[in-house]
Parts: sequence; C-alpha cells; structure tokens
Amino acid sequence: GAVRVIGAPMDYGTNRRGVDMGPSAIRYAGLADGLAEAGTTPTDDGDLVVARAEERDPDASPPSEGEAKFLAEIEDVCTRLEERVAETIAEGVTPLVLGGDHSIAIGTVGGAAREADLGVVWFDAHGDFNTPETSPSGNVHGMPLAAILGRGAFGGMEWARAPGVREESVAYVGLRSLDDRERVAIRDSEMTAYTMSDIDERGVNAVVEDALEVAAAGTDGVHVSLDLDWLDPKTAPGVGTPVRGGVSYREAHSALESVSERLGDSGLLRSMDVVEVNPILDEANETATLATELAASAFGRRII
Ligand code: DIR
Ligand code: MN
Ligand code: MN
Ligand code: MN
Repeated sequence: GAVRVIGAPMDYGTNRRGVDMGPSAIRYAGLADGLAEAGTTPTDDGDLVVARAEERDPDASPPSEGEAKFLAEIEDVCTRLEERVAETIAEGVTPLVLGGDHSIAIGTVGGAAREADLGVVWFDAHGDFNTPETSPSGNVHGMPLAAILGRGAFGGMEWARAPGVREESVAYVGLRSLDDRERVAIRDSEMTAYTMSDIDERGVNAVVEDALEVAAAGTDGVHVSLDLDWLDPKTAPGVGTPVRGGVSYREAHSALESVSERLGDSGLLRSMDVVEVNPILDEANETATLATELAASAFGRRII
C-alpha cells in the first residue's frame, strides 16, 4: 500500500539536543529504498516546520520547576502533526512519522485515533507514563502515553487526550526503566505491560504476538510506536536516554516482522512512528540505519 513519510524534527521534549536531526539521518540511511523493497509505494511529505530551541521565544513557555518544559511549543507541533496524520489516513495512506523525541507521538496518535478506535503497541525501554505532576525531569518525552490517555488533564495537557484510545487497547513491549510514581500508575492502569523479563522468559515473538492481539482486539487499527532506546545501547547507541539490557538486532527485526505478519495483510497497521534517534550521539549513523531497517520490516520487507 501507500506510505507517507512525515518528518517531525522536534527536540523540545528531551534534555539532549540532537533528535531534531533524526528525520534527516533516517532518510539518509535509505528509508525510501527500504520501504520500496517492502513492497510499499512511499512518498515523502518533508518535515514539519519546527523552530530550533535556540530560536524560540523564551517568554512563550518559561521553563519552571515542577512543570513540563516547552509545553506550548510541543502542543503547537503536535497539533499540526495530528492534522497531517488525519489527512493522510483519510486519503487511504499509512503515515510513517519520523521523530523527533517521543512527545511527537501525541500528534501521530491524535491523528490516527480521530475517527477510530485505535490500539497502540509501545516499543520502549521507558513507560512514558509520567504527567507534569509526577515527572522527575519535566521532559515531555517521558509523558506522551499518559497524556494520550487523559492522565495529564491536571498538568496542562488536556489537549493531548485522544478519546479513541482505550487503556485496555494499549500494550508495552520491553519495559526496563520506570520512575516510582510512573510504575504505580502503570500497575493501576488497564494497559498490558510486557517487560524485558517477559521477553527473557517467553521469547520476543510470543510477547509481540500477544501485544499485537491486545491492540488489535476490538479496534479499527493499530499504531506502532518505536522508540529506538527499546534496543540495547550496544546495538542502538544513538539515543538520548540509553538503558542497558534491551533487545538485540535480531530480536528487534523479528518483532517488527511480526508486526507486518499480524497487521500487514489485514490493513490494520494504521500508523507508525520511529522516534528518539539522536545523530549527535550516534556512531556513523548506525542507529538511524537500524531505524530504517526496522521500519522496512514492519511494512513487510523480507530476506526472500
Ligand atoms: C524518564 C525518562 N522516565 C522521564 N523517560 C524517557 O524523564 O520521565 N523516555 N527517556 O523516553
Ligand atoms: Mn519513549
Ligand atoms: Mn487531539
Ligand atoms: Mn525510551
């Protein structure tokens, strides 16, 4: 089918500069060829216009203790992204959004869930389930899933809620780093959380199949959110918040191949984002190359 690449070069949601260069690095690594080899017809929409952090008006969103940083700027970018994603899906095209930090998922999911019940599979070392109140960092890339599910309503993030996503249709894969209050919130939620221990015990394929089942059951389609720090930092060094003990190169490919096997034929892969690639911290564009290959696997590329 048709896939539209949309770049979201935003790094307001994280401490480390550099993920704003993710879309360029991922394209440079051969994304269009990979998607074509997967049998899709890719088009490229270019990048959303995002002011560099140094160029933004410092008075627009003054960073203060205990509050989410750059919230006004993030809302602006995500609102524009949501529009673009919704239009793309309305045209029968699957959006592939390139981050940028993980806060861009608010825009992608918002657009994909606009007129649909949407399941979500979140491949990440982190839970991204903080709110402006619980976050120890104030960085919005640690909050998008909570905000999508309406948990940020008391922290100025009500705009981020996507009513088309129900907690019981959300599954994590590969968790291994949670903040204390975030862990409690995830436990108390209706989401399904598969950790790295589950992958150790059952193997990545069994876990991913279950996660896809959770997200596909009773929904109109599934959003796949891939944070590159899901992988082990030895395999994906170009990320801002590496956590050791992640999945290997082969496990990651196998997981994303399961995505296309389970969702590809049925047309249930509604949208995808690939986030947190940081070219400044990368080694010779290795992580961007990996992001490219994993996206191609998710859209159906096979060895033979
Ligand atoms: C941490 C880190 N839990 C926070 N989160 C990250 O700042 O909320 N998410 N790195 O991707
Ligand atoms: Mn994340
Ligand atoms: Mn919205
Ligand atoms: Mn992460």
